[in-house]
Amino acid sequence: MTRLTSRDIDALPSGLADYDRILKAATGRSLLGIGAAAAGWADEDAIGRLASTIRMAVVPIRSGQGIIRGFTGSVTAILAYLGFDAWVTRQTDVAGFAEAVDAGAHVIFAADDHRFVAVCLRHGRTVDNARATADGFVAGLDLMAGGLHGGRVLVLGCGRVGRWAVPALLKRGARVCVADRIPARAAHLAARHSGETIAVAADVDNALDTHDLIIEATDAADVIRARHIRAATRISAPGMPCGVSPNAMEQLGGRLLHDPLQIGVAAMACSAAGIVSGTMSTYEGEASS
Ligand code: PYL
Repeated sequence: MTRLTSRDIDALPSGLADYDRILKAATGRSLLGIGAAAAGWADEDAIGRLASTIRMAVVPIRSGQGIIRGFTGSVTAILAYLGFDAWVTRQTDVAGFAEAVDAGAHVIFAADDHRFVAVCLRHGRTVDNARATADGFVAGLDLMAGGLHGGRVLVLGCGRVGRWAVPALLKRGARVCVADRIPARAAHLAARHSGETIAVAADVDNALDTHDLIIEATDAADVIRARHIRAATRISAPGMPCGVSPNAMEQLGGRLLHDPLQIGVAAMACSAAGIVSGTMSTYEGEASS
């Protein structure tokens, strides 16, 4: 997992409205709509009505490599933009958790160097950022492509997000091919879904030449270049840094989804809201583990 830098997220809070317009143009849905689709909500409006009643505390964590300046502020800005009652705790770490519980939080968001989770306090369940990010970018690709059923989708990068993208794609009826710069990782991921037919790309370049729908989930830049882009190409790219080269981005125009936190946090929030509100009538998703 690539560790974000302040540079990745400095402009995030002030750019949320503009980014929402980009998402609507690319997918027909808002950031909340994509988060709702990722989390299995049948109806975005239902979650919109609930959001202001759900209290979400974001706790800065100093362990390991420590605080990323702007990280908890960006997470909180995304949650507040979606309509949730969100705030950053004054204290960090355990004291921050205690402060959040004492303030009546329903959900706590916190990240160390290994995990970024949303803890649903009264339900004893967590929502994991890697899985929610995969669900969010797969939902976005589904919307860009006008449906994935029967579609051939390439998952590039078999790390945590790529691994979660496979079940999310299969659930939508996609035909999945996996590729990784370490071939054994792709083969291992395919073997984990032995009941399904998952193709393993022998050659990344060839896989890019033969797939129009791509989940780019690598930690490398410039993996996808202009020569790989065709009129039918659509790319949903959770990988950090973005694996699509500037020239390829120019060719793609609005047929690319990429961000450092927004879609993943929106999917986490909508999944946590489904658990907290328990309104299964509008929330058919599964709680992420
Ligand atoms: C959750 C992000 C998405 C991509 N990489 C992940 C990352 O950078 N993880 C580290 C997050 C550390 C946050 C720090 C703080 O400010 O609370 N502990």
